Amino acid sequence: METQKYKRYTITAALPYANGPKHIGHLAGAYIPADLYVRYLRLKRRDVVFVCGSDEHGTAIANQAMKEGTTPRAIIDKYHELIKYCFNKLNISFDIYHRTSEPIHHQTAQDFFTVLNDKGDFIEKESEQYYDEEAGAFLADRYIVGTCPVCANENAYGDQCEKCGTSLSPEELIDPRSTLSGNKPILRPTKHWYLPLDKYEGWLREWILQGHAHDWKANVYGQCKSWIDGGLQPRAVTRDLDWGIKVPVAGADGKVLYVWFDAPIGYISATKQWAIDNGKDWKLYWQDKESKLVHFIGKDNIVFHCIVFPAMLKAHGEFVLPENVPANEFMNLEGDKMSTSRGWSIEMHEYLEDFPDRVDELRYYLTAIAPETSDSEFTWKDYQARVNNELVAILGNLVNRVMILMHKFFDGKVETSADKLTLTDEGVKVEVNKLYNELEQSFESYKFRQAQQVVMDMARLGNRYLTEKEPWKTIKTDPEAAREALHNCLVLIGHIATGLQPFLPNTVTKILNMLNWPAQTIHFDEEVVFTNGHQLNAATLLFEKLEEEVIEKQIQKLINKKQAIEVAVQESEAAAPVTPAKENINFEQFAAMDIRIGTILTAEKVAKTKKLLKLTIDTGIDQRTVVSGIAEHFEPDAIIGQQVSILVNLEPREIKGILSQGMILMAENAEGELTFVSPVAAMPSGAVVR
Ligand code: B3M
Ligand code: ZN
Repeated sequence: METQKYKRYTITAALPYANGPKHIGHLAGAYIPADLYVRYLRLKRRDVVFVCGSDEHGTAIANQAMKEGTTPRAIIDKYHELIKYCFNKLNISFDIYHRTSEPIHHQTAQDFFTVLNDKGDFIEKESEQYYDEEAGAFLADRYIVGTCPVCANENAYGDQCEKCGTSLSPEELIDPRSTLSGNKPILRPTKHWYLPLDKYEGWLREWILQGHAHDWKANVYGQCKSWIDGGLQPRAVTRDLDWGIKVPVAGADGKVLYVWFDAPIGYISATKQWAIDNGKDWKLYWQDKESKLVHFIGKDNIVFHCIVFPAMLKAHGEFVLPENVPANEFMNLEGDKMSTSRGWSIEMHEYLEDFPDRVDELRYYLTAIAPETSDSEFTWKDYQARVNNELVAILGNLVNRVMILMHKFFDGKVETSADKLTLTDEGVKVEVNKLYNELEQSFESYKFRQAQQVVMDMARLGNRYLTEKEPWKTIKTDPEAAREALHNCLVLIGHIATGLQPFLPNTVTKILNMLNWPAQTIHFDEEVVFTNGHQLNAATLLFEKLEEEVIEKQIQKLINKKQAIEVAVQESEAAAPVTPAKENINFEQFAAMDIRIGTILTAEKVAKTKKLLKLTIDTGIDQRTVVSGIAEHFEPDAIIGQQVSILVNLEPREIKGILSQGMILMAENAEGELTFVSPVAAMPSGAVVR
């Protein structure tokens, strides 16, 4: 067990971009684990502040504003509210959910920049950067897309490829295009401030590679090691953009702080605001050596939290460093990567709309399958199985049976000759103590899946004990034995409620109501006490079984959503590229063309070619040979008898040794699909088209 080394705890969860709704993969990756840890610390009566907020800068926001045809301000206001609402409903117990658009944050970030700038910690450097001439703007980060040099994804961003996770800079993209105009950008010189990460390499090696080899998770440590071993480069901390925090230097007009410079400082400014609101001293939480700083994030944010932000904190000099960064891997969904833009996701608000009364079920399942050591997978069937076989059958069943029997046999009244009710069964006592130790160890080492299973093991223990003692039988032969068995179960349920509180807060409230127990008595390392004469409240069901059709409906909903997005994308793509109109011609030029309706009489492939068909056409004037490049689109036999439009006075041409006399007119769409231009009603061969 951790000896209490720290006086206080500063716990952060990644600031989500307020550029859209967030899905349950985000929830499982950062917010639920952070909440579990914080609730555990509070149960241990530790001094803890839990901060988060919306990340409201960067090109992710500006891009979304363009997509929705509105302003960045409107975007952040809309999504900040939505995200905050969802976190609240899901019982993520932040002490503050702040925003990086707040003036206190702008000030804090600018001050931080100024401290580093005044100390000479930055390099100022002019370099050539991509510029969109039509939009009149430099193309930072997500304003530029292109092909990923690592995985060939054609839509990699200028700062990161979301497909393979590689962190990129715009120059590394193959075939870069501007997201503002779609144009190919040009290079233009511009000046920026760089944090020389290379100078921190020695220190990072010592701090992470030597200092945290054993307490950081293998996935986190491994990513850091490969970054450091790969050689660190100076990183620009400013951008040419109009949305963001102004660079606080004279003559830096049009320049803002890079979003990944200001966002982690958002943890600090959120703490400041919380301190103001609650009469606390923010500095203690960030600058006192006895404060433990822990960042909860998903794996795509590791480099910023383990390398870049610590280097910033180190450069500043007055801050503590993260003691741990227990980043999670990704959670997939029904066999595919979760993605809001592709429609393959369960957004937090969607879940809440469909299951407003099943918040704990989601928390339970996301913890049970948390991607702690490798990517994991959400499936609705598995969710259903976990709810029905674990929450309903193990936990709900124990509590329900004990409550019902207590009411049936003893009118819900705890009557004991001792001055207080404790566990009287030695075996159960030993087992509960053992499980408590395991529970704390799991929490201290960020193994929340395991921690939750330990609490469920307490419930399993209760069910076993109850089955063994059979109070429903002994009530007739030895009522005091029945009473003792149920009393032991009640105390055990008290312990379970305590251990369960971080995971299933709503359920614990229900249990405490049934026990008629005020919530504030719940803490770790405290006895569960019922006094003589304590009256229990009526039994209520903790969980409801999930039926098959509910699950089927969700699976269908997911498929429908993805298809709807695919159709929308196809339609917008099909609508976009219309071939531009040609220059005008006069009537004589048009009338010079002799176009007739003809009928295909024979069709065969031209040997040794892929594309060519040799056709005989009845033109009404004659029967002639035409070579046409349509072999990849039509089977020869299928087009015999087909009426077509044919340009009959095109100069004859020899193609693959065959004299082609004329040209068949075809219509072609953006995907290159072909169809004949045929009369709607049958026409005699030779009919004139004009
Ligand atoms: N907003 C990226 C993300 O949402 C970024 C995290 C900032 S944490 C300081 O994944
Ligand atoms: Zn890639």
